[in-house]
Amino acid sequence: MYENIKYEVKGNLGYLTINRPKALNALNTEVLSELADALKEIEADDAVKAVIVTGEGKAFVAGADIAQMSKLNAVEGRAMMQAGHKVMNTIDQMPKPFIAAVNGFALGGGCELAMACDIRIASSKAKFGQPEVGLGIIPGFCGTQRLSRLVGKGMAKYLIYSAEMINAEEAFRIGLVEKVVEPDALMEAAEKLANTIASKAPIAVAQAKIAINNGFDMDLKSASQLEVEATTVCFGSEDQKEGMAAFLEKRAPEWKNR
Ligand code: CO8
Repeated sequence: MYENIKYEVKGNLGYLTINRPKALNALNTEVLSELADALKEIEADDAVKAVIVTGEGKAFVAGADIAQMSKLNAVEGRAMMQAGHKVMNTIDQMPKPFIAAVNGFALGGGCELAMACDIRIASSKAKFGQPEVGLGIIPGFCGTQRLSRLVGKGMAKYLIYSAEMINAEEAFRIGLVEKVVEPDALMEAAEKLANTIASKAPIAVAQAKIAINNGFDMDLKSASQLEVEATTVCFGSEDQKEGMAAFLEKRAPEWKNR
């Protein structure tokens, strides 16, 4: 069904793989459109409790497609940017956890895709960077905003102005990734985390994502009120009753997702 990505469901997990290894999985308009379609599938499928995003071959994603972008005028570039923003924001706003399993180059739009995910696990061989200024543009899939929110303004400026490529250890040190593992252990580590999250109450994980992501840009007073609303949603759910009853009865919970 898809030509430039792969989307599979195994158990409770969705696997979204960018699949243009000959172009190091560069994001062109076709990839972005297929990603938008796959995200609709993911959103509609209650069986999918967590999603792992990765790249086929030696790259995660080496950026937006430079060959395609080189031919775009301002109007066309803006349209491609908006398609990219739509994908990144859908991941960011969908109340399901997305884990980026960063297997190799995560540059430009690739770093932006990883940053749109909730959690990033990197192979020790992964490389990160925002090389756009060397091409005469700036990060255009929300990297100027997400990078500064993740690593702070100064480090975001350092990386974006210099276009320096950093390794996985440095990405971990600055808070751009949450964990670094040996290349062979990457998918196992991502699956272990995804399965752990999938074993928790889906409604609680969803409300945690909403509270963290939407609260992050609010003042503390409004954000704490958002947390109250999100926790109230949990208290109104069957799964809150189930989770607490299971604890008291010393048994595993059976989530109903409502
Ligand atoms: N776009 C298109 N093709 C690419 C890209 C890319 N981003 N990256 C790699 N490729 C292609 C190469 O052209 C090459 O193709 P071919 O075999 O036909 O020559 C193939 O992939 C393999 O690449 P290399 O031979 O270069 O592989 P190396 O291992 O020697 O180098 C690198 C790997 C260092 C990753 C190198 O490929 C590289 O520097 N790639 C470009 C990285 C980059 O600058 N990325 C940022 C792009 S800009 C961006 O992402 C902006 C996002 C927001 C834009 C919004 C506007 C619409």
